[in-house]
Amino acid sequence: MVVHKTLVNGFAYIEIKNSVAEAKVALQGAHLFHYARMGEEPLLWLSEVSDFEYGKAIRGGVPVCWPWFGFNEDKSLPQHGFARISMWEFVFGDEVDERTTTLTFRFSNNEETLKMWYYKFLLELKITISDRLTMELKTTNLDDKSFEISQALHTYFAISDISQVSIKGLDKKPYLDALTWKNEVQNGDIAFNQEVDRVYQEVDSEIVLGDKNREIHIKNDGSLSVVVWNPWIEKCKRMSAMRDDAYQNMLCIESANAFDDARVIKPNESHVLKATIF
Ligand code: TA6
Repeated sequence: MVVHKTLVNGFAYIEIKNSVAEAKVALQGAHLFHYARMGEEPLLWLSEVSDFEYGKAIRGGVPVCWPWFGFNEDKSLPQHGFARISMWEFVFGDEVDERTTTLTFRFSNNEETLKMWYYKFLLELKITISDRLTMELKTTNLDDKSFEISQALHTYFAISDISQVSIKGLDKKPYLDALTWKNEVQNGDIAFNQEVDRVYQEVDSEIVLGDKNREIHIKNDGSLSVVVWNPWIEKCKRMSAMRDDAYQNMLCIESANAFDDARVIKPNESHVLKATIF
């Protein structure tokens, strides 16, 4: 079942239910903000105090950061790009079988985007809702010049307790520490007892988020970078649309093309960033 819904303020989203999973996706940003397998706790974290308002990114779920990840040199431009705060077109929903629903969203250049980023493009996001969650973000260059993008499927995972979780699969990987801007190398699994904001590079294997009663597997294609972020106590207090203690129950593991992994796309060529979560 694929149903169009709107909040009282007019904020539009799509709700999906099939025999194995359910999900909600906002038209702003093609932003998936709920995904759960039937009878299980949600996989994605969503802030209880998130804005659902045009022009502001939802805090939680999977923001699509595009066409740049992080800050732009021009500080008047939005952090993490404009895709997550722009309206996308819902192209179609396909109920492939009783267990599998695919949703396709599209976003292309317009007068507003050309003021911020002077290229013509087509961006498509295909989300597959089943017992696995799959997101395929395809960028096509419709311009006559090459362009460079950095991007992320900035996934917020719901966790039981930040001090109890671990991330496996990044041992020995180089990373840029975005708190110190130093290059480091990971030693062992990641555990959390302070703020972490890192861009791992050369990541070509599966990542496993280990929580008390479950493991979440993340497999990326078309991506060699993974961002790991938890704001911890002080930064969490300064973050918009987050409760002071929200850091305890969320952890971002982002499927990315960031920093050294930014991609140049030639005219008429495409690049697909794909994340499979199971
Ligand atoms: O991906 C990590 C990060 O870039 C952090 O530095 C962080 O503050 C964040 O994403 C959230 O950014 P936002 O623009 O959504 O507040």
